[in-house]
Order: sequence, then C-alpha cells, then structure tokens
Amino acid sequence: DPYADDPIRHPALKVNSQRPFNAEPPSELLTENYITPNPIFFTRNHLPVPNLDPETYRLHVVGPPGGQSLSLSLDDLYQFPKHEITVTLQCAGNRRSEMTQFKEVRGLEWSTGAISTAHWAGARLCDVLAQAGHQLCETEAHVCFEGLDSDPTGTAYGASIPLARAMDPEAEVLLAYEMNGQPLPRDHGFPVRVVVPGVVGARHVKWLGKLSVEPEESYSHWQRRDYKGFSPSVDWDTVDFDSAPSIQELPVQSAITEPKDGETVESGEVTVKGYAWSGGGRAVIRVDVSLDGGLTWQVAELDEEEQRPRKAWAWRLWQLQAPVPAGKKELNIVCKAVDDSYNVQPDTVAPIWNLRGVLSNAWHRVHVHVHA
Ligand code: MTE
Ligand code: MO
Repeated sequence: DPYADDPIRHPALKVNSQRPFNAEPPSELLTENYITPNPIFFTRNHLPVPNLDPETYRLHVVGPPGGQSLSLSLDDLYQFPKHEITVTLQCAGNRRSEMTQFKEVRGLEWSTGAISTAHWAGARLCDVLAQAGHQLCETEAHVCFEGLDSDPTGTAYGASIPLARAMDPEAEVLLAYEMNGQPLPRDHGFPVRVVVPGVVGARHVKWLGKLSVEPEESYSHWQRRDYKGFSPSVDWDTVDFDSAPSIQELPVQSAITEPKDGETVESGEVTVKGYAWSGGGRAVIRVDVSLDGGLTWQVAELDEEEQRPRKAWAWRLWQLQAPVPAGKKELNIVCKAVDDSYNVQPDTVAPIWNLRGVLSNAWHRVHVHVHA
C-alpha cells in the first residue's frame, strides 16, 4: 500500500477520498477563525504523501542556458529574506457537489470547504530565481514546478505559472516553509511548497523538488489535461483540452457556512455567516444576503481584516444578523459577493456547468426551517 505511510489526520475532517487523501473541514469550523488551524486546513492530494528528510532535502533550481543551477538545502532557503503573507487557497473543485446536483461531472464531491486560509512564510520565488540568474524575458515563459510525490510509474505532480507572475515582487509568490508559524505539516507540503497568491490551488505545488523556466507551460497532466474550464455544451467525447487556457486566477466566490442546509433555526432573529474571496488579489467589497431566495437583499457585515489594493490575497469572513420575517416557516438563504472589479457571481449553476465541475461559484443557497 503506497499510502501506508500517510500522516494521521484530524478526526473532524470530512473525508472525500481516503487514498489519495482528500478532505475538507465542516463548514461551521471553517469560519470559526479567520486563519484556518493547520489540522483542519482542507487537504487535496493526488498521490501518496512523501516522507522527506529535512536534513537531506534539496530544491533543484535549473539555471538559465549557460547559467548555473542551484541545489538549495532548507538552510540555504532560510538565508533568503523571510517573507510572510496571509493567503487563501481554494481548489478549482470547491463546491463541485452543487454542479453534480445539476448534472453529473467527474471529480471529488467537494462541498463548500475546499478553501482555507493560512499565514505563510518563506523565500520569495523572485529572489530565488534571481539568484539562479533568471531574468524577465520578452518571449513567453513559464516557471514549472515538480513535486516529490509520484505515482507508481514515477510521474510526479507538476504545474506551472507564467514567469511574469513569478518574477513580480508584488505578486508575492513564495517558496513557503512555514504555515501559521509552524513547519509545513506533511499533508501541506513539508518541507517546502509553492504559494501563489490569488491563483487556483493546483499551482501551489507541495513537496517542491524542482523548478525550471521553460518556453511552454508544464507538460503535467494537471496543467494540460485538467483544471480547465469549458462550455456547458462540451462533453467527454468532444472536449479538446488544448483549446482552453489553464486556470490561474479564480473568479469571485462566496458561501454560507452557518446555518447549514436543512437545519432548523429559531424564530425571532437569524445569524448567517460565511466567507467571500476573489482571485488575482481583487478585494471583496460587498456581500449581499437574501432570506427569500433572492427577491430582497441585505448587506452583510464584513470582517475588519486588512485588504491591500491589488493584493487582497485572503478571504473576508462576513455575517448578517436579521429578524426572521413573521409567520415564515422556512427561509431560502442566498449569498453573493462582489469584488473590486465589480465582478459578481452567477445566480445559478446551469450556465457555468462544465464536465469537470470546476469554477463552481453560483450564488450559494441554503434552505432552513423556522422553529414554530
Ligand atoms: N502539489 C503536489 N505535489 N501534489 C498534489 O497532489 N495538489 C494541488 C496543490 N499542490 C497537489 C499539489 C491541488 S489540486 C490543490 S487544491 C492544493 O495543492 C491543495 O493544497 P492543500 O492540500 O495544502 O490544501
Ligand atoms: Mo485542487
């Protein structure tokens, strides 16, 4: 069993797949804290978790043509200026189960919890690339990452991001060795992972073994044959993966974490809680909540956490306390967020349905009963 050496996990996690391990925190725990505690941070593994020795760990940085390649130990990485940022990581498949309800898709049945937030620390990728002699070039280029996790044929997890993002100090791409003040937990990439603020989880390569600058995107399955969006009209017989760009920045997203679907709430007053986030560093500027399925709306209260212009990498938690309209036996609670480009979420799944069930960001809807 290649998974026999996987780490022990927190019992509160809702497991979507045991081998490889995929799990999300229950929604009421997800928004209990702005920073998700490491043991309940959602986990998305495609392969067994490697067991790496921090003493012998080396990151191989391929140098430019005619330049020098680097082999960096953990101690070498600690010599670069330590950069710290709070970043929300979301899987492209978050909320896929809502797409499935509309029409079958292929993928793990994530609920609203394939998203979490941590305070990361590490070396900036731009500093490491500069040390290896890499520069921005006029022609198209990508930084390709390879994980040290691999399948039985020896194929490693891999992904890439454009060189322009990697070299931009303002983009704050990290080679992270700390998560919430601790060494990375094994499930989250010990000892080193990539953190690409504002970009889909799939590019945050864990157990990073190698990085190189290439004229083309990574040839990995997960870069080229997965994590892409398609029209609702495309099915598995007609899909042409080369026709769509890889997902990088994610669209605006929000979800209700309390109350839960099917719950009974007290009459009088109801408290609705949730999260909202947008990709590319776009800040969430407003969350609208409806108690009547979207007929009328109220503006939720956003948390006070700092949102830096163009660098709003982390989610905002929000809540709304509102009277339950007299005589109501049930509520259809809905939320939708707006980001600072005034992007909004689509109202239903139908027009954004895709065969892989990615980019599921329709208005989130929760149906509850009111205690008589
Ligand atoms: N990196 C490696 N090496 N192997 C993986 O399976 N999964 C990716 C990404 N990095 C993956 C990886 C995907 S799809 C996501 S959503 C994030 O890691 C999840 O990170 P987390 O498990 O720390 O939440
Ligand atoms: Mo993912």
